[in-house]
Amino acid sequence: MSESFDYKIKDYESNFRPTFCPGCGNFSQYRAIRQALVELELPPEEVVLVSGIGCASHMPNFIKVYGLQTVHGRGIPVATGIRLANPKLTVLVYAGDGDVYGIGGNHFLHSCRRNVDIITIVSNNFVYGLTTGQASATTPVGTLTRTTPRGSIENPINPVAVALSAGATFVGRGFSGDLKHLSWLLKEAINHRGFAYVDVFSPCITFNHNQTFDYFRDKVYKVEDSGHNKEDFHAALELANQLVVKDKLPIGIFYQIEHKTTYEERDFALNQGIIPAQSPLELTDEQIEVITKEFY
Ligand SMILES: Cc1ncc(C[n+]2csc(CCOP(=O)(O)OP(=O)(O)O)c2C)c(N)n1
Ligand code: SF4
Ligand SMILES: [Mg+2]
Repeated sequence: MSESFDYKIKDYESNFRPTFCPGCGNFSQYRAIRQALVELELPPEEVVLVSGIGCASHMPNFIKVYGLQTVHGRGIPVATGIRLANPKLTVLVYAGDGDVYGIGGNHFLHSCRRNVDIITIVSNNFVYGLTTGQASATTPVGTLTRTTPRGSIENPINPVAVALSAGATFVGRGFSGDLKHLSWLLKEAINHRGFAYVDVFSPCITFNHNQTFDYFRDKVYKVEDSGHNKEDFHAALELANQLVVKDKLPIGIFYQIEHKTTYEERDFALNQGIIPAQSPLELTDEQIEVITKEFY
């Protein structure tokens, strides 16, 4: 640890204690995110945490970094804007499955192919928690919820497979019942150059009595222990499909490549130094002229 970095996990706690139900999976991410930031020596003033709406999306209230709770499903585009305005910041999105895969599904899809250097963490509890237990995009067929009283008849999305097919350059999955593995995974995601996406199995103990901690503990295994090559795209897709094929639940880094250029590197204004990263809002008339002249 460098001498100038003197932050402890406690320094990343805001004045507001988490309001999650006691035992909620989100507590694990609350700890894992702060742990990852400390271990990576990222001071609070260089980090932004962006969310949408939902139980998970309350997270920016509890972690002391720059934070923004946006509109349901809109964390990713807001985070993208923040990152492009100031590429010196580490920008994280944290939201639920309903938020990112449902109403925000379009943004999720396109952020994967754009490869902006942000990190998206999805607290996946297979249900809408905040609004008291309706079916979400990941709810399995047959599940009884408030909106599916005869059992869900919709096929759930397989978000890890979607992210892979859409071109995400870091695709991982964690489990809030394994904090050590989760904080390691988040560190790897934050360190990744390009769009990093992590789905987290995170039980809602109040409104989901199917995908519980015990349910996951019986099924999860770490891909790092099974000799998986994270640069092998087809092997990653096969792992993603285990959710539906063998009812095994792999966690870990499914896929990671760093040879694709990021959006920032391709962006004309940023990579020409026309927008200076340290003061993006202080453009001179000459700089504005260069940026806008191609639209004349
Ligand atoms: C545009 C819009 N539509 C619907 C809602 C109502 N709403 C708030 S949170 C939520 C779903 C929350 O589920 P999820 O994103 O999975 O988060 P969780 O609460 O499970 O962590 C919904 C539908 C809203 N706030 N805004
Ligand atoms: S309702 Fe579910 S997701 Fe929301 S805080 Fe409670 S346990 Fe967590
Ligand atoms: Mg949810």
